[in-house]
Amino acid sequence: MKTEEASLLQLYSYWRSSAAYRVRIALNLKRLPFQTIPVNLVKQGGEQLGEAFRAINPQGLVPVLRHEGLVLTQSMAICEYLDERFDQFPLLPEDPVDRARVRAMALQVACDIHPLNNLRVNKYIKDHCGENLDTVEWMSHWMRKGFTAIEQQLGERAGNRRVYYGEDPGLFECFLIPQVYNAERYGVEMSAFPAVVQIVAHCRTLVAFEEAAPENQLDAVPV
Ligand SMILES: N[C@@H](CCC(=O)N[C@@H](CS)C(=O)NCC(=O)O)C(=O)O
Repeated sequence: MKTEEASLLQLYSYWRSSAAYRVRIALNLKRLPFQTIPVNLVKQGGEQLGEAFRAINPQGLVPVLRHEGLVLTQSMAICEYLDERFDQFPLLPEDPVDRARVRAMALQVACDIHPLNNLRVNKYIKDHCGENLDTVEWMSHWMRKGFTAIEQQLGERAGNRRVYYGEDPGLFECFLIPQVYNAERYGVEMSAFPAVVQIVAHCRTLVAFEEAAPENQLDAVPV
């Protein structure tokens, strides 16, 4: 493999995948150029479930990062890998306590909100709970619950910061902004979460977030 090929960062992504969106933001914040390999999660039942993609990620989920012959899965693990492997523009603070706090905020999105909104979970409940379950209300319920707790924690910070920690967006914002994109997509009323809205408004003025946005991806479909 040529050197430039070996060091190339390749991201298996779907434009509307909020987990892939997190990694796109992290790559942009760290000013790391990357190549996008689109995986269509909806076409013909989903490319992620086909043999070819499952050979790359047996979980059948995006994102996947390829780098130097490695195949990495799970958005949190990928973001932390990028942060540890490339020094520039750190996503996490240096202090272990601060690092734990930022991770805890990001994990609230990754573990306690997003999995309950995911395509395969919603497909399962649609297939098994039939007409009785309103899947949009199901997703919205978990988003509202998660944002309520996040809002409270943001309110407990000292000062009126533009981001959760420090001056610049980091790991938490990589996770928060895609989740808010999902919330808006499903009509969750965000005005109940002013501190979240303030951080999102600031991040959306930044090129790293703009370029990572779903509508700006090469596989985006006009809606
Ligand atoms: N915990 C995983 C979640 C990945 C995930 O759920 N990806 C979704 C898109 S946001 C997916 O590929 N869904 C395909 C499916 O549900 O079939 C991560 O953070 O990377």
